[in-house]
Amino acid sequence: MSRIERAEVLVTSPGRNYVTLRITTSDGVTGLGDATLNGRELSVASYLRDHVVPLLIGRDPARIEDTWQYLYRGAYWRRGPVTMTAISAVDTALWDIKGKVANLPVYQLLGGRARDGVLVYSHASGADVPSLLDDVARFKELGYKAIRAQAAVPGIEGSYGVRKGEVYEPAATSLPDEQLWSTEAYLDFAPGCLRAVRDRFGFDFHLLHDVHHRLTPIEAARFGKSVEDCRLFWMEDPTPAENQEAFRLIRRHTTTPIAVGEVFSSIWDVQHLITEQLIDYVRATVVHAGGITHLRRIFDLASLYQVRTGSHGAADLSPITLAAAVHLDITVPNFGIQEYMGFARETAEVFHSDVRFSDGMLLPSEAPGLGVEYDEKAAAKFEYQPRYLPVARRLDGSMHDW
Ligand code: GCO
Ligand code: MG
Repeated sequence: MSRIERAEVLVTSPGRNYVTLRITTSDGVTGLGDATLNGRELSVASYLRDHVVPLLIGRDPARIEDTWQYLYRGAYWRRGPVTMTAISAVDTALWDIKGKVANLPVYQLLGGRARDGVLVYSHASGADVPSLLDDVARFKELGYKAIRAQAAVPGIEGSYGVRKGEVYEPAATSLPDEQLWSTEAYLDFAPGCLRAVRDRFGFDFHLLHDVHHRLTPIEAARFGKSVEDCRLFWMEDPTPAENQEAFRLIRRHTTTPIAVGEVFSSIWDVQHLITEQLIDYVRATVVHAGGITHLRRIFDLASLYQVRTGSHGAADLSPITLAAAVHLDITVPNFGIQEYMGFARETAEVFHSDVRFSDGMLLPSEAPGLGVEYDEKAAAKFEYQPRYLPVARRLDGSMHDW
């Protein structure tokens, strides 16, 4: 019987930091899993190296569910982003191996296509409204059917979501950048900015917006209500989600659809949001919410309550996560949308993936497994760099949610 012979933790920084787990079986089959947790990369690398790899050696690679349960229950200390990212990496690598052994792309193992392609949204942004409008025009020309719009709030240095280089990268400094936040300035500015997008381009594409956990529930309710005429596909992370009950208040006041979940690590984080129908889209991902095995469980629960999926897909999730997400998305009956913002050129030198963009949709690889190759020689050129996400302070100097 095939056994897990080796598991290696690979850290590289092609444009940004990525942590990858590579599992090799006694038959010489390899599988890849993403283990990147932005700004806390080495904690997952250590969790894997020091506490998970020794447990994997000698196990049957085909027993994915059993390995998941072993790592989750066996840790005793349940959940949390570091543990769950490590479990995700193992799970994803084992699905990759299963596909290669079966000689089938992972989406075939998950039940095959439930749709022709995976609708994606990308990020338009601007330092002001006119440059945002130019950027939206560019994404429309590229064929995107769904576009997220963010613009710098006047007077707020380093507003969330505004791209400076080729790819949006918030974790750009070796210590956390201190950014400003003003709820009043944001609430005065953002609705008009979204309206300007609709006024110029109309309604023949989906428009999304990320609030990035910045508002209280009643502020979020006011915001959602004030943009109802823009018919957003969703407003994302309107308020922090530790208290799931908080979303009931937003819900009571607005029909703007709500998306949440990029920081979630398990089904328990989203349980009440789903079963109480407090959200419309769940944004949990393969890399941070327990791999394909656990994310599928979350999506199935969501399907009972007409909550659709909308997985996080920022560039700090590696091309392995994107490939795995597309395999899962194409099979899921309650799929909604997938985030896709592209990768830096150096990233593509290390991770060779044939996920394809066509007419506003992504198409999965047809290669056995996930269809991603890791180029070790290229990876060696890009040494790990300590990088932190920013923090946010209100105008009076007190800390806010970034
Ligand atoms: C998104 C996210 C990202 C996060 C980033 C943190 O919607 O894509 O909000 O921009 O801030 O992934 O690491
Ligand atoms: Mg977000």
